[in-house]
Amino acid sequence: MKNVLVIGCAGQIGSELVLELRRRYGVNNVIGTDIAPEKIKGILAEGPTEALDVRDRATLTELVKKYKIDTIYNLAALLSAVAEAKPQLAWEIGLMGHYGVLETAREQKCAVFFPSSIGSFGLTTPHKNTPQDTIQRPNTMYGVTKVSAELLGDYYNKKFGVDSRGVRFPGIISNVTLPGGGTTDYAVEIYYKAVETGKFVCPLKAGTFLDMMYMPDAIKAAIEIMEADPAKLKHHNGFNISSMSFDPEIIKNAIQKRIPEFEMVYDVEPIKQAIADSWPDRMDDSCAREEWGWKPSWDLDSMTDDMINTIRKRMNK
Ligand code: AKB
Repeated sequence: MKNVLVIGCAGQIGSELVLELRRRYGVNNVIGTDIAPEKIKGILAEGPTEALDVRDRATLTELVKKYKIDTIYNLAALLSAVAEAKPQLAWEIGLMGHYGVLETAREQKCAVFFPSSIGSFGLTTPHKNTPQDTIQRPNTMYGVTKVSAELLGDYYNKKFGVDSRGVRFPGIISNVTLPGGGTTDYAVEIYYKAVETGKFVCPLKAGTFLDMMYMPDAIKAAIEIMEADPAKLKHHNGFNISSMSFDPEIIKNAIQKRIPEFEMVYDVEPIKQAIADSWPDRMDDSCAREEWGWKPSWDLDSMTDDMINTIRKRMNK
């Protein structure tokens, strides 16, 4: 990667990925773009930035030529719960937008990173130790766009030689930019509420196990997969990556070890619960480990210490 363009740079992952890419490849070699350029602020705005709607292929191609881009990270998407409320828009952005990215990549000879998700699986997928290659019959629009984009990436790789790669992200927990409209967002909100008010209303039932990951590991995965030796890759798009799996009770207990007065009650949101019930409890990520050396660095305890300390400092609590 020499010149990188990130689509969706003001979002939860983009806002941290751009900074790490700039640390590694140089500030001026990483172009942050977003559909809402007014959200590109602070340290993110210290390097090159542009307004870009992923559906606007003409502007994307213009920017790729202008900055001599060789790698595109396409992070534009509506998260799972919002996508159920706006399925047509989710399709336009999540799948048609990505089709445009792959077409631009084919013409301009760029590599492409695509963030798939645990959402690409469905009720008929084996939920425990979900294999790399298995049944993917998602019943959400988010999942339909994710599995379609994985397949499209594989197709463009085989048919046109586009170097399209990607991972299936678990729920991502971070303390810089809040996620918006995901099913796993509760695992971020719980930390903010624990520090702010000491109380949290959980939208998912006890016993709902999901894969989760701390942001530094997610960023590491997004960069390492693109830097991996192509000769060693048997898969390209949609690598399972896993680091921890927990249910609401387990994360509550981890917080109570540090904040004993923390209280949690349940008020289950049926749409989110149905989505979570269709997703794996824990993925088997042995292909990512074998093919490109994936290894997470954070677990629930180290992440909980870091989340609470960081949020406390920021809130002066
Ligand atoms: C969501 O909950 O929609 C996302 C995801 C797991 O892809 N965080």
